[in-house]
Amino acid sequence: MVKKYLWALALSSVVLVACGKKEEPVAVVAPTGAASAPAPALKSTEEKVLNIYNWPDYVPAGLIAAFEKESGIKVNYDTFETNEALQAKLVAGNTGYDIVVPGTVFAKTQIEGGLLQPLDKSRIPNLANLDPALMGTMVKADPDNKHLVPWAWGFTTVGINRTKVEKALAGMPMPDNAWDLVFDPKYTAKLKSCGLALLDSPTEIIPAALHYIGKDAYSGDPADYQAAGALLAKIRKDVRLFSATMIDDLATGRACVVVGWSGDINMAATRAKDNGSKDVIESLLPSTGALIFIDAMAITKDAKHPQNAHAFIDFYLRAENAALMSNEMSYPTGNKAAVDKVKPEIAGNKTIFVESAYFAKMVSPNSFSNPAREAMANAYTSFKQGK
Ligand code: SPD
Repeated sequence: MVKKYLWALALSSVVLVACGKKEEPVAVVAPTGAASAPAPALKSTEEKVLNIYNWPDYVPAGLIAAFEKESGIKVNYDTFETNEALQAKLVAGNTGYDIVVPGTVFAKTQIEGGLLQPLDKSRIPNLANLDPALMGTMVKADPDNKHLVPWAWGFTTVGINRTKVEKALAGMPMPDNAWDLVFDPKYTAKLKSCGLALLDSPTEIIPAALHYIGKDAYSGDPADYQAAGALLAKIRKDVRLFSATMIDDLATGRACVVVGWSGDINMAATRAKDNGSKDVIESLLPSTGALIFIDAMAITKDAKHPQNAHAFIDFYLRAENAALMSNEMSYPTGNKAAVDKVKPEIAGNKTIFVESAYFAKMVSPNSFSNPAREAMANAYTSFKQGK
């Protein structure tokens, strides 16, 4: 039990140290017994509809139906594949969505731009279930925890089909640093035969490349983005896929090595087994650290059903529902009350709930300045176009 909480505490201290100043975690402190009975939420007086926009493969089977049954609220659930896609929708306005789930890396500017509304915490008693350490890290994006409620967190890393990768490397030893597999042409030249896939998003790939060359993954210096672009140019010819379907790409063998998200890579491993494959698919822990992300629920500024949105957020924050997310989607929950309900094989998987020693090496989420975003978009476009 102590061990399971260590990761959250480690996350908190890593981020606060990285900020260069000591901040007290804000937020919600779980009162004794907060985990047990679902707290009563205020009744909604709105039409019984709720529109949610979330990442694919992120919601446990049956969770939406259970909410609909209990609340009588009909949920329309759509998905987006990148933070950029969600950002574009929010900026265009009139999304029609009540709840969206941005990464905190994007949420900071969305909050500053007035695209998300403050929560009415009196409607979310189960906020008390959240891990204060995690909430403390989120104040960088959302001062005073006014707008964001964690859905899950995880990390961007290297995933492999070990069976295929070892075959393609043909006796060449695996590198100490797993990032070499995707950023060092010595490896990519061999792995292109079984398929190198990258997430199709500048803000996923460029920070990882920056980290690999020893720069700040959230650098504000445009010259760093040129350096990342120069690195990426060297592996461009070896990239098979810019992927929006990473779980299937890995599970079905379209790719043998990927830059992807920890939980999705673990889901690919399960899917491959379920499909009868004997190949070993693994989420790796690069020696220089992987890149942490936190995805958070927020209510759009022009939400038509804010009360229903609060009711859903409160429902999701029940310990048993948050635990279902970890158990089925292989991402750690930010819900402290849920930790004891996570299955031992998930809680004990060190590529889901990483150990504190590895935690200390990971890159904490931050946000990008506007010049950085522009430099990143340019570097990524040139990379993709092979220019
Ligand atoms: N299948 C769910 C994937 C969620 C990924 N969110 C990642 C954001 C990383 N910046």
